[in-house]
Amino acid sequence: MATNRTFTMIKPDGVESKNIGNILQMITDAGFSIKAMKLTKLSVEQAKVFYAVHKERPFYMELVDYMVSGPIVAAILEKDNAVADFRTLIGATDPAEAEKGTIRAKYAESKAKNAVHGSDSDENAMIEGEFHFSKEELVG
Ligand code: RTP
Ligand code: MG
Repeated sequence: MATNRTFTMIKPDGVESKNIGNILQMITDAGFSIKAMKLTKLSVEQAKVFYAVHKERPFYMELVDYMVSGPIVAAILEKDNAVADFRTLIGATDPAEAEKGTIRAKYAESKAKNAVHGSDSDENAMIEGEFHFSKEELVG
């Protein structure tokens, strides 16, 4: 995957609150194009692997339980400077600290249930994209 791509998930709370459409609209309005996308549900094993970087943190099992609590939307997005620009678009992890107008400020419930994921580096964007999508599922 090229470095002008990032990986996102609309998390279970974002799906549950019926904000898939609103969030995708914000993403495409910000200039990202969707290169792959699916509605899916993570297994406990997948959620544990996906967030393995946090396995020593006190919130790890709460995070895993939450990520498997309902369907998610996974997508690969493309734009210049995708990783950094997407992190700006989603805002801080805690919606109370997120800039006004960001996805988390508008649609997140709490620091734990914060509506969206965005990769934090080009390397992780590639790993996370390949974790969820085969080559055949990528457009272009
Ligand atoms: P993400 O990886 O999902 O894009 O979020 P992030 O970089 O903004 O935040 P990160 O530190 O990577 O944390 C991953 C996810 O764990 C949950 N979390 N809960 N209860 C808590 O104190 C707490 N802290 C983090 C959130 O769902 C966060 O997005
Ligand atoms: Mg993170």
